Amino acid sequence: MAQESKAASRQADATEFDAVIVGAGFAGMYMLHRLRGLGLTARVFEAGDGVGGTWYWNRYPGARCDVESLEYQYGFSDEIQRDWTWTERYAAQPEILRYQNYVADKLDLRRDMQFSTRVTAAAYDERAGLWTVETDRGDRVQAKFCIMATGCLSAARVPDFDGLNEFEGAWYHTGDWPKEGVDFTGKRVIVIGTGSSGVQSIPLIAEQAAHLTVFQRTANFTLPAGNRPLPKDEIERSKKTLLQDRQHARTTAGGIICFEYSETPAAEMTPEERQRELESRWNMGGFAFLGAFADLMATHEANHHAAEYARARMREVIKDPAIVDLLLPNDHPVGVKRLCLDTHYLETFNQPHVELVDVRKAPIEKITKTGVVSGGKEYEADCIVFATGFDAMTGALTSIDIAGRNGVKLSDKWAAGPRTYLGLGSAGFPNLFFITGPGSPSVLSNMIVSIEQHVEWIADCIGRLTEGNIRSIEPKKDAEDVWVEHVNELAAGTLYPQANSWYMGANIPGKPRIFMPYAGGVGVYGEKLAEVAAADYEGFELGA
Ligand code: NA7
Repeated sequence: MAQESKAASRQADATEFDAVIVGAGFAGMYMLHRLRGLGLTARVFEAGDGVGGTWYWNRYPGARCDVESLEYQYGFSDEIQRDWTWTERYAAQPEILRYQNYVADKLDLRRDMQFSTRVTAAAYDERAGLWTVETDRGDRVQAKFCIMATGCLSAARVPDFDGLNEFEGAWYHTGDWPKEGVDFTGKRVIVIGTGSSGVQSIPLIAEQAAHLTVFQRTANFTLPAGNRPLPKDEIERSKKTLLQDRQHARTTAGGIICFEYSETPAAEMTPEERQRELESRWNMGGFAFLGAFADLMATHEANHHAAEYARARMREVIKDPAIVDLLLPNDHPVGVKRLCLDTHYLETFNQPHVELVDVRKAPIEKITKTGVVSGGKEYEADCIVFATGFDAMTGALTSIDIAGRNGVKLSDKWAAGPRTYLGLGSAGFPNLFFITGPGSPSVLSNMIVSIEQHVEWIADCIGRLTEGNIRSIEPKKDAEDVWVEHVNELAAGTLYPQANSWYMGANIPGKPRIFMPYAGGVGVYGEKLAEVAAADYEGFELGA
């Protein structure tokens, strides 16, 4: 046996590591790379049979990132970005997954990853100072550090509809889409849900289906994405400046630089100025629209101007007066539910074979052998697509049986809502780290910028602990309480809590209604992270 493969097989059989990383998406991949850089051993467990995380599972038609591709990429390596060329302004899922595989090849990541393996439990042994991690394949490994790179939108959720197992057709969830794809040609299809996944997939499903019925519970604001092929000069320019741009992005609120937020409140603009600002941002496409006024996400007055403008633009596209009122959102401020970037979504409802059912007026009662019953009427279908979202931000963590000090379960501790310090860890769970956990900017930002911010902070922390021979790190309860309060106060200063959104946990029956991400922006948050580290991990307890 060659030396190399002996080493590989030793590593494959190993049961003790410096760190276990759960998840091989963008976060887990980079975390592994950084830990290797410290000379530490790590094992990544991943439920999918390849890298990718979100982009591995969400293979539904039209799946596309809503952050521009030139910004939605790693920014830690000049070589990685130089040798990769994006093709569109917003990358589609297959291209992002190819990119992740390219990075995995380049950094030779897979040799420390175990695929098709779901972590089921992690328990802290206080005496040994080690985490024992168990999987659905019967693995039982130990590590000093346990790092959750489980993603914010990874616990796909099919609502508990009566009768689903009786349905004789095929059904799918957008977040767990078959690898081989689905051909809807000539089929009668039902899509339930009109968030981003519904808005992206509905136009493409409609192209194939003989008949499409969309069940909508909440009309969403949809804005034109303005997707387009990327011209060569734009790509070349970005290759030259990416690393520098990324440093800048880290100081901004959203971790992106493709647009800036206005510094002027709506009330300080004339009606003409407001109109101009909204129009130019609408035409730009994407989230730029939400930056039209400094107070757009903070006051009803400012938000109302933007919402009215958005409704007027949406109305222009919808031909059937009978469905205009259904498709125009009027029960929440614009932006407080995740905006959906639209490529021919609204136009889809102008087609005669596409039908819209308002679930608020006609709630879904049950699923039968042949379709869905709502408002006393049965809608027959060959296939049902659940675009019903995720148990966001906490679902992937609480579905693992995580037991910290004294056997306390994370899911019990978080029963009334997630409690973290900085979104990085939770009191009572030493050496357990969350990448983009609740209480950090995460989903309100360019995820890759936030992932890099966390991975680098965690790697630096682990490096310092290892060097200093420090046994453990864990948030202090009072620091955590203050942070949770601060996260709540920031949210209360915005309009975010005013909608039933997955940011609030509102899409999951029984989940506490708490605004989970940190709304203070990536830049301010990054300063806080740096201060904490510089002050020898203020707010954390270090175990000797
Ligand atoms: P979302 O945004 O959570 O959307 C889920 C949709 O499904 C939304 O329209 C929900 O209505 C609807 N839904 C959920 N449960 C039900 C039930 N029981 N009955 C009817 N309709 C239901 O998930 P997505 O996958 O689209 O997007 C998630 C994020 O991924 C997205 O924001 C981007 O960041 C990427 P509701 O609005 O709750 O009334």
